Amino acid sequence: MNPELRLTDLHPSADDITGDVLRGLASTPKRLPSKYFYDRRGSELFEAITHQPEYYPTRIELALLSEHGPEIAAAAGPCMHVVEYGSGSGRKTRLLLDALEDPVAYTPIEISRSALTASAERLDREFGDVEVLPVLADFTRAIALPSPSRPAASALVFFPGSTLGNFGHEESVRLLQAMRDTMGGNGAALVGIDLEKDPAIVEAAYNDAAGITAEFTLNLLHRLNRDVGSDFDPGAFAHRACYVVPEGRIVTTLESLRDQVVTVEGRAFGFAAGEHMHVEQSQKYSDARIAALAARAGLRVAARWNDPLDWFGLRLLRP
Ligand code: AVI
Repeated sequence: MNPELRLTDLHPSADDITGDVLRGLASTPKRLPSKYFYDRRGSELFEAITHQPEYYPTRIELALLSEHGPEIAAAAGPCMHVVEYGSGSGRKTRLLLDALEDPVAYTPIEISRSALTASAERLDREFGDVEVLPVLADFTRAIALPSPSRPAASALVFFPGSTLGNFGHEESVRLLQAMRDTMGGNGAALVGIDLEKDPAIVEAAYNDAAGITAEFTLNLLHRLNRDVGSDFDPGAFAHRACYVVPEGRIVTTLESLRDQVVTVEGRAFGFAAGEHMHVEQSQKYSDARIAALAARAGLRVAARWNDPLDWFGLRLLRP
């Protein structure tokens, strides 16, 4: 990392990860947190997913940011500290920073060290006037954010990609509340949301023909074997992603292909053939659902932008 960039390192320790994994494997049904998808390989695979023809969210959100940049900038206001939750490759950030009137500072919060370092260095080179203050952290935990050296009139939280949909209802409310605290009284949050649509389109996006999403899901097991010393056999599990109609969400599981036992820290967990372990959910939203969620966090939808097919949207939330 460029030594001029002040990195705040709050990365979860191996003990934090092990604790989460043991708790998840002890629950019924078994589950693993999707935030652990994003090691170096997982971030590369996610980036590859965003280029698959079936995975429409990134393509549409990039188009929305380019087409509506000036309106978004006008609605967000001047002179701000942009704080991005789960910044990933930073492709969308570039469009936002380009559009905003006078961004003072940019704080990407990201759990993947490789993705954070690469994007922070790139954006620092490209936006010389914007102070880049990267934070390596799990954004679902309380984080003390760095203060820019030049004062900013307000904060704009950027949460693209419909990453909000990867959290359950109560955790989404807590995240939006944390964003509300970050933005203060005169700030805002620009949130990307994947909208409800024909389930076949959504299922195709999470089961791409090239098999990149399957590789991404199974990489979680390789990652845990390396970082918490588990002995998952990735060849004995299969990626499954199905749209669950009443809830309006994609649920991704790893199906055990045989009876087997997995050991973590000396504890044994039995899997039956056909058993599904929950690894991710991706909620799809209606206008009513996002407005109700925002209201529970004390926020309202102040502006909205959708693509012409209403497949994906951006919402500006304010207190
Ligand atoms: C990061 N997140 C918003 C992606 C999604 O669409 O839920 C992660 C993903 N999982 C499989 N494909 C993409």
